[in-house]
Amino acid sequence: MATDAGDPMPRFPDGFLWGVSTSAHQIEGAAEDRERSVWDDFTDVPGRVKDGSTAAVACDHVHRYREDVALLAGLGVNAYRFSVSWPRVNSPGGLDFYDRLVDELCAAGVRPVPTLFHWDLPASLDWLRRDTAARFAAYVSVVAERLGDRVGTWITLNEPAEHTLLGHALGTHAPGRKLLFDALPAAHHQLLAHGLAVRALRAAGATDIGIANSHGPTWPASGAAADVEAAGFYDLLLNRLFAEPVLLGRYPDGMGELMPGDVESDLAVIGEPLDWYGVNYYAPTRVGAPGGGESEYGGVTLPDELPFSLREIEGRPVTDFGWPVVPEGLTELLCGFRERYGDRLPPIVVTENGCSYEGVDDQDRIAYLDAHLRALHAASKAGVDVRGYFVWSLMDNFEWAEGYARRFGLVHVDFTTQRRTPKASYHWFRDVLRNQK
Ligand code: GBH
Repeated sequence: MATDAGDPMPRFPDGFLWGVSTSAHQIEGAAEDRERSVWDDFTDVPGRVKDGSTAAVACDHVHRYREDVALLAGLGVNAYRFSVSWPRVNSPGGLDFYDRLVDELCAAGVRPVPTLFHWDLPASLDWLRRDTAARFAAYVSVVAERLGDRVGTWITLNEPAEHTLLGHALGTHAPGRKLLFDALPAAHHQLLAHGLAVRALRAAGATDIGIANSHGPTWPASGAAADVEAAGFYDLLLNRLFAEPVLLGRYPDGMGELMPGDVESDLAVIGEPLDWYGVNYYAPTRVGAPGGGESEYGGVTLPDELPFSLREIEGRPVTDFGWPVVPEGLTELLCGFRERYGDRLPPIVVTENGCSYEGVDDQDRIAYLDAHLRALHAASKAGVDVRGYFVWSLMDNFEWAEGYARRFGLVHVDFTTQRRTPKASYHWFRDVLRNQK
């Protein structure tokens, strides 16, 4: 039987990774000390970011990382997922910052879990070009050489699905392209970059490698064949297109033909076995046949020519972002993966889960996280090998096209004074972690 809020939190397996996540562009600031990224170009265009803000300063983390690591230590996490900024590494002395950060984390007893790409591509590069994948692998080797003596656990990419969809198909994120299905090469080149990075990391001695893919159950709007078919297509595009090349070394039927280059030989690279599989989970999606009213994704109205439309999930509370709160979607997703991929599914780490709410007394966030942890535990009890859970995010930060308007942090940030204030959820999560010991 599932446990309810108020019951003690069930115990997770020994050695479980308990962490929080951030990404470089969203927190670091110190933009003057690095090359420009596609996000700098994007935010310079008026109207692209809702509140007109940029990430030039963000949480000023580059200058305040000691204070931020102290917050991690106070929270009691045993792992911290951050990302390495490729544009910073490209600049003289750029790796020094990560060197200091990793030392600080190790001294605090927190395992560093770097993601090597979280959407901030150097502005001179382009995922539509195949050679970006090889350049990524070269950059990864440089980072692994420098940090590999202290970093054991690595993440190649964050959410290539979202980066393709929002950045290249719909244009609401950098680099702002609206190519619809012509964005697919950007997906293939990121997946190739992932596979080449796995090889580069292994060559540098790494033994604990994963990816952070975004996933969610797709629910048909009704039992009608047209809705079921549309939902199946959406599932193919957002879930299977990114899971299957990585887990099975092949594209779902019909998709490989849409990809550029020698796809078969690329798939041998993309399918390099992983030590674990990272899942970012926020909410399921309700999908129907095209023409079911206005459909929105990430705040944009979807073009009519798509073979599906997105509908509301009714009867659920929503976060400040308008995303429905559906904890059991996480159990359904992970159990579904286990069923679909069987022994080809490596151990699972939830690399992001969280919600945007205002305020420091954030009882809604506590309820969200509490319910999702119980849903994760239910998946584990049902036989999914779950090894870790990371809250998105340690602190409020630059929420991409939303600017600073959406707050996902366990720690509140005042963006005028840079003052950090732990929220009620920070204290709640700290107590959850204490009770797991
Ligand atoms: C992640 O992306 C990113 O990795 C991270 O950088 C970001 O800050 C964080 O999430 C919060 O946004 O409209 O109900 O169908 C998450 C990508 C895309 C997840 C849109 C949820 C739609 C929910 N998301 N999605 S809904």
